[in-house]
Amino acid sequence: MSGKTDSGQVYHRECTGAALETVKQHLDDQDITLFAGCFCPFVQRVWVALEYLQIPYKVNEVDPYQKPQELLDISPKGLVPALALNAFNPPRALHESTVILDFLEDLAAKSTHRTLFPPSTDPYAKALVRLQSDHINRTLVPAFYRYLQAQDPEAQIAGGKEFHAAIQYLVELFERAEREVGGTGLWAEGGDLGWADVVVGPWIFRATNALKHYRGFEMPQGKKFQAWLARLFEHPAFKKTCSTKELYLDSYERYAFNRPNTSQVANAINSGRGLP
Ligand SMILES: N[C@@H](CCC(=O)N[C@@H](CS)C(=O)NCC(=O)O)C(=O)O
Repeated sequence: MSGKTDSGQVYHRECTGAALETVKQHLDDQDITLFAGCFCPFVQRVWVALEYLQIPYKVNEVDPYQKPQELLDISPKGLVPALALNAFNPPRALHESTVILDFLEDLAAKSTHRTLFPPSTDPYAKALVRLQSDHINRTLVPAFYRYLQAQDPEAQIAGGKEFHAAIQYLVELFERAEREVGGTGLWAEGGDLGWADVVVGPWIFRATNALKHYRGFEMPQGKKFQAWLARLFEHPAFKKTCSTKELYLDSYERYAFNRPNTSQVANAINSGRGLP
């Protein structure tokens, strides 16, 4: 974990800390099984949503780089997250974090009556949240990997600027929502966890451990930004899905040194393609 030289650390295969405790509480069979990888931010999105929406689930921690057959059966590229929907015969399944999030929202609307969106009576407020998540998916997430994988100093400086700008633009979108519709998600004081918080939270969290450790990245220091960060990281649904810092530092070392064949995401970034 030195940060200066590649110590050959391997990624973890099992959660640690609070996330491990949550796994232990979700080992019984349920209608939904979450195929998870402990370090994966796309998995964490789905996991936080399951917790917040109070949908019963079982966790199956798999190694997405070894791709057990049971994962390939339900996720064509062997990527986590994937959901097995066990109540159906023949069984059904879903993959792709954003598609799964939509599915869980719709499921909760019919079952637990919880939602990550503003009330559906306000289509404009919901559209503003969609603008936030569109920016996160198309700009902020790829910028995170470009920055972490950048090797030469100039590329690292450029990567840092790009990632910082992506965060700043998200803040502008949060501020706009606060001005126009009284706020969305946790950005406004007194707000509750929202869709965009869930969609971006895992990378914001990894920016405070992996990006800080390997690239010296510092989050914006503004009071309002720091208050949002604290609300996000302390939110029970988020906190419960976080492992300990070492897990992220160990698991992201291969990205930080851009080791060959680190992952499909890393390969896509290196070749300038869209993320898988
Ligand atoms: N677009 C996918 C991306 C999921 C993804 O890239 N997951 C990584 C772990 S963080 C994975 O399964 N990697 C396996 C591989 O690279 O072969 C989603 O949003 O669910």
